[in-house]
Amino acid sequence: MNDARISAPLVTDFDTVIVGAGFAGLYMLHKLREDGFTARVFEAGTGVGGTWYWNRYPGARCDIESVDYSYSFSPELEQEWQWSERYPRQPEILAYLNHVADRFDLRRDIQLETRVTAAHFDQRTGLWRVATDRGQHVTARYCVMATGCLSLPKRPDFPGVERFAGDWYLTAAWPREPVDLTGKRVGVIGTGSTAIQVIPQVAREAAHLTVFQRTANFSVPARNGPLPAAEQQRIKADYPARRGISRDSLFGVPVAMPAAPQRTRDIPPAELRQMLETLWAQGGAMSLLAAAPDVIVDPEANAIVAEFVREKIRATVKDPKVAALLCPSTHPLGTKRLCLDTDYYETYNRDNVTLVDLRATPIEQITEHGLRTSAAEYPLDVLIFATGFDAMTGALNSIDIRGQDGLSLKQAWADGPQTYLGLASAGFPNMFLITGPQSPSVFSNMVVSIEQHVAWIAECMAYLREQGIACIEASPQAQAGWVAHVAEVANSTLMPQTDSWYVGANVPGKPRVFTPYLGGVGPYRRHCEQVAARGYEGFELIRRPVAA
Ligand code: N01
Repeated sequence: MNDARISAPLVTDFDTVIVGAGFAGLYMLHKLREDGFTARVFEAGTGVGGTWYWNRYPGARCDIESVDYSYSFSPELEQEWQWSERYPRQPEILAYLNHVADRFDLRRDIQLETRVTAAHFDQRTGLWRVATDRGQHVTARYCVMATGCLSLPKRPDFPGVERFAGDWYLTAAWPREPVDLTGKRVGVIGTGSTAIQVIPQVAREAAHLTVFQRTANFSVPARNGPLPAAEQQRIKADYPARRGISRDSLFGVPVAMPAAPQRTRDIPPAELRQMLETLWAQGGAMSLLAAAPDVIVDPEANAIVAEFVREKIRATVKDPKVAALLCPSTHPLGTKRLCLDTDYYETYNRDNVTLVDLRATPIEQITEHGLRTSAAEYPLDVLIFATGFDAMTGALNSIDIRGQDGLSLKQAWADGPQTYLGLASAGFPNMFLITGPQSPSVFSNMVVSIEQHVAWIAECMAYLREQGIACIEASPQAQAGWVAHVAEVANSTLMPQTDSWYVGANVPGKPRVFTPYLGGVGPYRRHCEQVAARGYEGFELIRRPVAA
């Protein structure tokens, strides 16, 4: 970084601009204000909530337990908020985030209905100039991208979609007004985590539901239900310990990392069967993965657990042909997001549900009155696209971000994301990413990872202020080392082989790079702490000139 070109600090509009008002943006704002920084949050939605603002499709629910998918930064908040169910529904999470915005008086620094269109680093002043779709231009010393990992939905690009005479919906941009599906013939395209939540709900309402499946997915029952007050009280009485286990764990959930993990294939078959049956009866995708973490590394372990799940599918779905179609066969378990469901497989026992295999009979086009595959035309009144996201990099790349020498982030990441710790990118000084690519992010409980990043970024900014440092930037060498490490860890698993959004395979033309860091939430946290303790090792720090 050329420090000669950074002049004395100008007056900025804000110390920090934060993009996005979801879990990450809200806590970042609160933390920075607490630490004496000014900040402005820009949020495209008409309300706060991020992913939980947009994804209000029927059945939307978190697949992490409510008591764990919540902030830990305020013991008072933690104790006062009452969750009603084991896995929280979207409206409850959105209500929680609105409560947080009010409780910590965050709204006065949040500008809604405003999309950040550009963020340019001005080398002369060392400031970010941020532009919005409302024609505003503001300056800030820091720019924090709290843009979310799954916030840019793929637009439906099926031939003929514009001719469809019925209503169509994107799950990730579901209307705020209720959608009445009663008596309708509904089609759902997709069978990922979202569709697996939508399908049972829609089947109960619609006259007929046709599910268009390209890839069968593994799903584990949620065993959701009310969270009894006494149970919640018991958890809350011991909250610090539970949170501590999550922070030190593999996935950010309260399952301790075993000191010497037992290989699944070494567990005597009867004992393993018992363990899997217990986990199945308890429900929870993360607990299954945490109990047998070698499933994503060892093909033999994977085959055992995958076959166990297939057995459960066959035992649930009455029609053997439908069951066979629903049994995943294209990828090892867990290498696409392991889904969590309520009555997903049971739904296919209903008379008003049809499963269409798009591998055997691909979609040819959407017609005026339905959808045509290579084998048949399906008349439909409503089409629901649960077709996923341009994940991890989509939201960032949709902003015109330019760093040193006008370098665009899109250009810098043309062959895949380049970050140091998933927190910063070389060439983009004073820009921080919350749960960015190459951090545990989507392979963890997002709230735990968000809190870790927010705390690290805030501590870093306080350090820079204290030390009179104008700019911090990831060094290209440290970044290259981190990118290589992330790839090395990923390549030691079965994950990169599968076509999934983790590798960008769902977006044509996207470079195939495995993006989340698989080293585990606990080890990753310790590594970030060490980097900070060593004076931000791997970052270049540029002192502020003493006088202009
Ligand atoms: O998206 P997906 P999602 N023709 O990409 C199919 C998180 N999440 O929204 O697999 C036909 O997983 C596609 O088929 P295929 C969670 O991290 C969390 O469901 O590409 N089909 C697939 O079946 C999750 O992983 C919660 O062959 C097409 C589906 O659409 C992430 O969000 C809840 C197609 C897309 O599945 C994304 O999940 C929900 C085409 N042209 C989601 N294009 C929680 O509970 C795509 N598909 C927190």
